[in-house]
Amino acid sequence: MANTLGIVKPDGVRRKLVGNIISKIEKAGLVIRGLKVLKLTVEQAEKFYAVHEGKPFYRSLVEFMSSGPIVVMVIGGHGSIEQWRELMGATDPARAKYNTIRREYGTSVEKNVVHGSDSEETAKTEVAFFFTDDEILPKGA
Ligand code: DAT
Ligand code: MG
Repeated sequence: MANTLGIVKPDGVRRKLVGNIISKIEKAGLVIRGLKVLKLTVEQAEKFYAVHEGKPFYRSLVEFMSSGPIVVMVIGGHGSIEQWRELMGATDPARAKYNTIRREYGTSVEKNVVHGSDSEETAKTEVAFFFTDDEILPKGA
């Protein structure tokens, strides 16, 4: 019953997709345990995506992620990490399955609308990047 981190990226917020995305999460039986709207500084975006430092798309990714407000969410519920990745779809919207968020709304590999942690390990560090424990609803709440 681990929590995972979800982000609606600047393109998703700009296009008013937040409600729709949260609705898909809840309809899938997952639970929003934490929620914030914020804008990353360049330095924060660099740190969040540090694992991709040096890759050709890193600079552009950092600029994009700090270009406007984002919505960060703690998503809980059974199999939340895998389920949220499944709802998002593959990184490249053109290759994502039908009925996934990225397939439906993504406009490029970079502007793919949502982020989701990819393992229990990264979920833990990514949730802690944005939320303290007392900002997250306890399991069962
Ligand atoms: P994911 O977000 O599916 O976990 P990732 O961790 O490999 O994918 O990459 C993080 C983000 O970086 C991804 O959501 C969009 C961007 N990105 C990845 N590969 C890219 C590429 N080849 N060109 C442009 N942006 C890319
Ligand atoms: Mg990733």
